[in-house]
Amino acid sequence: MSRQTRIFACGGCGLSRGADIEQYIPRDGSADVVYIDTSDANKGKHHTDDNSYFIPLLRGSGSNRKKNAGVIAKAVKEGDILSLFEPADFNIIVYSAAGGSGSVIGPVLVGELLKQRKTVVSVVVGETDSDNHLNNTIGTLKTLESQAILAEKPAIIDYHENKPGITIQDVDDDIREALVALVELSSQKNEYLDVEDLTNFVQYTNVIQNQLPQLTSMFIVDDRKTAGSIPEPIAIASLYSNVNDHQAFGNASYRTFGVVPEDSQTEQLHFVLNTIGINEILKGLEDKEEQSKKASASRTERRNLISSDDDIDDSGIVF
Ligand SMILES: Nc1nc2c(ncn2[C@@H]2O[C@H](COP(=O)(O)OP(=O)(O)OP(=O)(O)O)[C@@H](O)[C@H]2O)c(=O)[nH]1
Ligand SMILES: [Mg+2]
Repeated sequence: MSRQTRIFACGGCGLSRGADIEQYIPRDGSADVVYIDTSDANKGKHHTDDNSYFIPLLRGSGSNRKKNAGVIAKAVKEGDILSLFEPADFNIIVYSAAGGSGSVIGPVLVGELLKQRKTVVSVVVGETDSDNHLNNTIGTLKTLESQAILAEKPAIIDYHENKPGITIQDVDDDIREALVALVELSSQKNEYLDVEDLTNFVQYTNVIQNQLPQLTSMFIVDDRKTAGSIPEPIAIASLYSNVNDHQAFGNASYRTFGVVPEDSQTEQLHFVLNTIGINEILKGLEDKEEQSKKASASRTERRNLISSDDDIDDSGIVF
């Protein structure tokens, strides 16, 4: 029997976020975390020879998505990563969209799992503090859309952003909560919710007609009111502590729910999928891009210190 849940933690951000949730996942082997990067620079005590894979001969991508893209794609598609770390019934991939490694390893893994018709959800962290991070984040989201189109399956992301007004600690807390919630959703210990229900939720184009396989956003919230305010839901999965709490909300085309085991702390959890959430994310990123272009265009160009009147020798020394 395959494992219920596997978290593939990719790149430096993935390595730290994956290690962070090790203590919150069940100890019975039903869920685990595996680590993939292009460098062992972020290796810590949770990263062992058994659970980690560092793509040979690489030394990080230096935030340049192009640098190792070809080698990474080959390693994921043709190498032994997916035989060393076989996909589970439910796969979660966590990575930053803003660096140069996880932002390629993650989407290529997503594409490969979608192609193999596996159930997969990404937890992604964007960043807009510099042109490079911003361009990488936009490129990573476009790559995910491209994977969805290639595999003809929706690519689901739970998107977080490091941005002004929220501390990294708060972003990390949100990511931890999301990962823990997804592990609970996929535990196969929730009454009324079986593997097929979850597969159809994540691969919603299996059961919903006329819905294009696109990049899709997932919202994870713990109350029905907030869940009900998410616009244009396509598919909704809910968890309750009591079956009588289940009440339909929103006009989703697919809905499934489960009841958590007695020892769970969860009262309610809702996982809502829509595609217009992606427009919001993109709009935020494009606004930021526009601001950055304006700032760069209005920067004063300094006159060169050296002129033709200066006495300069062959070594570039000016007298
Ligand atoms: N919230 C959060 N953001 C992180 C964390 N680690 C890195 N980041 C952000 O992720 C981006 C860099 O991505 P990394 O994951 O470090 O890059 P990488 O995938 O290792 O790629 P390279 O280092 O370029 O090879 C930056 O925007 C960081 O601010 C983390 O633990 N939490
Ligand atoms: Mg790195």
